[in-house]
Amino acid sequence: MSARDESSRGARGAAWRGALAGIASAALLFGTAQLLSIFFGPASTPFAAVGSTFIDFTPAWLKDFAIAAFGTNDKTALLVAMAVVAAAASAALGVLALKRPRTANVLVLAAAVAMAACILTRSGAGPLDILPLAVGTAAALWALRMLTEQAVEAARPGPAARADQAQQPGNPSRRAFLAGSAAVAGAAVVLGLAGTLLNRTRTVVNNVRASLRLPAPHTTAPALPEGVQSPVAGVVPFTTPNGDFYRIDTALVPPEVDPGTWELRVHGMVEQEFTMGFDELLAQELTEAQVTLACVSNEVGGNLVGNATWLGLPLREVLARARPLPGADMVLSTSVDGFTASTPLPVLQDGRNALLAVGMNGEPLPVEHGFPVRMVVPGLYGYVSATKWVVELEVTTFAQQTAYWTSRGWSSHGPVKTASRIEVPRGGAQVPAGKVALGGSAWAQHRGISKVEVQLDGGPWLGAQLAAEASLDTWRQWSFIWDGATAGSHTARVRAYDSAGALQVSADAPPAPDGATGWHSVGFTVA
Ligand SMILES: Nc1nc2c(c(=O)[nH]1)N[C@H]1C(S)=C(S)[C@@H](COP(=O)(O)O)O[C@H]1N2
Ligand SMILES: [Mo]
Repeated sequence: MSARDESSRGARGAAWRGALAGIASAALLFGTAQLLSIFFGPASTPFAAVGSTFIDFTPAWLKDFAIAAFGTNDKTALLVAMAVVAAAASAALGVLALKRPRTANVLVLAAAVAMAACILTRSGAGPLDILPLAVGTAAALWALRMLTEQAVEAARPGPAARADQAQQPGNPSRRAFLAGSAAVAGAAVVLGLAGTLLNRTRTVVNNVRASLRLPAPHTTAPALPEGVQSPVAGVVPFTTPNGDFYRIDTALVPPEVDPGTWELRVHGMVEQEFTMGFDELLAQELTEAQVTLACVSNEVGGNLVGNATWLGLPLREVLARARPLPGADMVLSTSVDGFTASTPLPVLQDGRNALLAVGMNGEPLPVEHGFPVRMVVPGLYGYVSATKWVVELEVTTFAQQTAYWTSRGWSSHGPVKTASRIEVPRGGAQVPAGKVALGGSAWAQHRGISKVEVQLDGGPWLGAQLAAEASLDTWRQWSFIWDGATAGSHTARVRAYDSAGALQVSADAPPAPDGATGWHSVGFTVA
């Protein structure tokens, strides 16, 4: 082997070791910070803070794309993308550190400063929140130095005899490098996992929530009638369990709002501005109601929709106390994390169960669904009505103000469009020969569903069996038994009518700017 081959092979060997050293050290930074962050606020995990900052600066089209492509997994997709970018950057830093350790250290510090800026600019973050990052950075600098020294040692080309020895797999300096890297990476994983688990369970807000008892409703929701659930197995439960309820929001880490300090500020074009605390809210006469909530980003046949029993104070009562001034036509609600929604004022005053909700299916709101207080308005998509972690209501006009999504190209008014979907059979399913059971849900909140029809293989539209109606504000399930199914592949389509007899729009349209339209169809095979 020539001397040149030898040295380039040595350099190549060193490069992968440098990359490994870089990745392991960066992992140690994030793992250490993740664990320490349990002692600080939710903004103190550097990874989450960087992700949240990224979301704040993401252009609207990219957000729309993320929700369309990943749905409720959009946050996971972001975290995976960030992890890939972080791994690539730290690998490059590790390679650089082999030859220019000082430059690499300066770059690590620069990255730490950038991450600190992300942390400090989160809402509710204080200067102490950068401590986990600071300790993690110190650990990473130490690990990078140790591992790159080991990597250089392991790749050191020596006199011929030593070089031969160095190429052997059992070489002690190589083993030392691998052991060091494995130890650092292993420690990072253990710290990171422990921190993630503890962050989930040990937060103050989770404990407060667990011990909170909500008052009994003054007005209870009518008992669900017999037969609201479609008899077809596999149709979603009529009431969506909290753990299965879709989640859509711009918060990478859900804000932690202590009900003890929560306040709702009601102001703007009103005769009487006021603020209300959580105890005061609970002391009012609360209403319980079943309402189906839907996201405007839901595709035809999609699952960004759920139905729950909500408990809360009717917003018309909040507004009656404030007494809106003539000319006002909108309520701008603001979340503690800055998200805003613009809701038409008349909708909040017309007697429907528009709630300042504190309870969901018999529990305090889950933190991810807006604890301690959110809005729920029957008949409107979430982006114009369902503000979670709500802290402010401003009575204003559509002419004066826009909200989070309406200033990013989405329609200013967001009434829910009539929709229906086939849940059984699933697209691509193989069903046994004989009678084929079809079933699903349809919704037209605050108008109600009067009819659902099914079409098989492009044939005539046939009436489906409607399940019982719980209220105009909830979805309605349906079923259809197909008797004449032959073996082979088939297509089923569904469409619904609202209570006024208006047929669901047939033309296919994407979610932006005011909700998807089109009739859902699935293909399946009969054995
Ligand atoms: N604070 C806050 N509230 C929010 C949002 C948000 O991004 N931030 N998203 C809205 C949207 S677009 C929808 S569809 C609903 C979803 O509510 P859920 O996550 O409880 O299902 O919340 C609404 N409230
Ligand atoms: Mo949404």
